[in-house]
Amino acid sequence: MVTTSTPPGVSRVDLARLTEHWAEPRSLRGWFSTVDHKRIGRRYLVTAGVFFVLAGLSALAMRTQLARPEAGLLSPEEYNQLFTMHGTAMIFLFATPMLFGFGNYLVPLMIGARDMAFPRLNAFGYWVFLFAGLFMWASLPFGAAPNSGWFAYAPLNSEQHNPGLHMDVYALGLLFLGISTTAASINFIVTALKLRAPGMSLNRVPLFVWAIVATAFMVIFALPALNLDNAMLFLDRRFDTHFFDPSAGGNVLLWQHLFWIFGHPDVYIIVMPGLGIVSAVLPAFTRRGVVGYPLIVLSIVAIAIISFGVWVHHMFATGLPQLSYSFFSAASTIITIPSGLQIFAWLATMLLGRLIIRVPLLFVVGFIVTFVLGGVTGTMFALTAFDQQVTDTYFVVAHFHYVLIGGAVFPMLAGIYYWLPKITGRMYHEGLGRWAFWLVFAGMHVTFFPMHLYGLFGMPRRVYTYASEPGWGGWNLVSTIGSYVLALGLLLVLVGVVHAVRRGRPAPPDPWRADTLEWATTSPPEPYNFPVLPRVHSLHPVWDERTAESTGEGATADRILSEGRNTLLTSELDARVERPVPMPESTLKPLVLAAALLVLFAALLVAWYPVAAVAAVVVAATIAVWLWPAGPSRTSGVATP
Ligand code: HEM
Ligand SMILES: [Cu+2]
Repeated sequence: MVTTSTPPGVSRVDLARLTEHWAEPRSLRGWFSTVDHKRIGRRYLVTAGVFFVLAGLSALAMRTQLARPEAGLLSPEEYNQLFTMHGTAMIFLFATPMLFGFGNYLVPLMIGARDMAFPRLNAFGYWVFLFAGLFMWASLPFGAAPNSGWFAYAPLNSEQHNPGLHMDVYALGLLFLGISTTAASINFIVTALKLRAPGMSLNRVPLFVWAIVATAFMVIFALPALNLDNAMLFLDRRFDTHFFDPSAGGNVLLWQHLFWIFGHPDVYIIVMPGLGIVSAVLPAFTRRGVVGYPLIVLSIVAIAIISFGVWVHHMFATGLPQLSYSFFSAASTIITIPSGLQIFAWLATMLLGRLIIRVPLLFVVGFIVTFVLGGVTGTMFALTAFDQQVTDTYFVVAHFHYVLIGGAVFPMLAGIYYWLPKITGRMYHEGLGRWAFWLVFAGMHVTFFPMHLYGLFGMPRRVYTYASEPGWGGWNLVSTIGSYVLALGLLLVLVGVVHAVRRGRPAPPDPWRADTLEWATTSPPEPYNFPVLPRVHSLHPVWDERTAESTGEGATADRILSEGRNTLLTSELDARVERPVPMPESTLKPLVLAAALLVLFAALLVAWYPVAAVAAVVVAATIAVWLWPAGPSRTSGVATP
């Protein structure tokens, strides 16, 4: 435990009360019933990390198979399942949940609140994520994993062309997981709008929080299209509907349209929090605020909107009307403007600031280099003629790994090193971190740069092997060697984290002299986050002496809130104090509800419909118990969920 010296203005009695109200049972039951956003955030990070390792091992297996022409390590069926699980897991079970894990841990701390708006819903979201992830991965050892690629085009996904459970796992798994992503998104939006510290008006909201909120809005608008697609797929496969079956009046392109109406914004759903991490890390290592705050906020909003207008660029090879190509080609080019604007703002920040070269900054530089290269090939695809040429070759695989690894993995690694002291209370080892950076950076480019080349030479994606005549073997071998270097680098990241937790120096509250509120409290923070809810006077509260003083001195009863488990509700635009609200105690209900849902989805999968019906009743009953008015106690959040 960290021993807090009483901050000025807070009496020992206040602190003792806060500790008592926010304490969580230190038992097994306590572990399963916690609603603390910091513990839930940590669990998201660890679980998504484990799914990343599984997806990464799948990639290593593929790269080993592809190292030489006509290799026999994997059968075509195994390869199909591996690349599908790799892509699906990287996108749905790693990138989004990992970045939401950072959001869960950090958003309440950054806005000076004591938890998320709906802590129990938050716990529920985590359990659903865990169960949906296990649901999907569990199919792999049975040889029943999804096998038609992460975008699972019709009619490859149909019962007729793809018998067995493979695509049922896909449809049900993603529907199940969608519950978690939706719950988390609603929670982020309400939290950021209603729980900001007094004085944190909209123009003082940290860029990372803006990025998370924009992401949450994109999820709310994009995910229904994917859910609809998967619901129709399941009906087609099990109950003889014909949504995607042209022979009975259905339409195969319907799948693609709905998929990409979700899928393109999803690229930004993945990258946006990464951009937010970069904006959070830079001020600490340049000793100045990010240049052009209002422009960056506008560009975040612009990206969130424009990303919904470009989905057809994934369908340039489908024979849609020419005019639609022109429109979507133009829209796809325009979206580079707000993205580029942020890059220039960061470069200007680095030029104008004083650079302090530490591991998080190295990963930010790695991000800029990699992401910009991915952006360049992206604008090449926006030209339909070029797209027709390279579509479904390894050039595409090279492009999106530059975007996704550049835009999500590098920022995430920057974030891990940056916030590790806050989360664990320990400093990481700088030398180990630098080795990890150089191995990851070199490994990434050695793996994926050659893919541009053999893609242009015509090697198709999603093939389990290739003949030796076209001469693709040499560059493929280079890619495979690169992927092992990359894996070694990622292993060193893990070693660094373990080393820090075991051996690291204890971290002070603000080791980087950073600017946002999470650094204004102890490392790691107490369960109640802040003894006194801060009062904010600028965009960089921790650099601002007036804020710094007001976290302690001038503490008023309405900002200590030591009578019960409370946080402060403020107005949406200018964060004026409205009233304290009670926050819920820990509870097992979220876990029970998520487990009942798991039984429901598993029963649907194996077609035990009576069991599914019973599970559905249990789900409904659990929800009813959860929502039953508990009388005027302190067990409600901001609202009831
Ligand atoms: C860690 C190192 C990684 C390696 C070595 C790697 C390797 C590969 C390879 C070889 C393929 C092509 C499979 C094929 O078309 O035959 C692939 C596909 C893919 N990868 Fe990765 N990858 C890595 C990381 C990532 C990350 C971090 C993401 C996303 C966040 C990602 C997302 C995807 C997706 C979406 C596909 C397409 C799957 C499909 O065609 O359905 N990968 N990867
Ligand atoms: Cu796109």
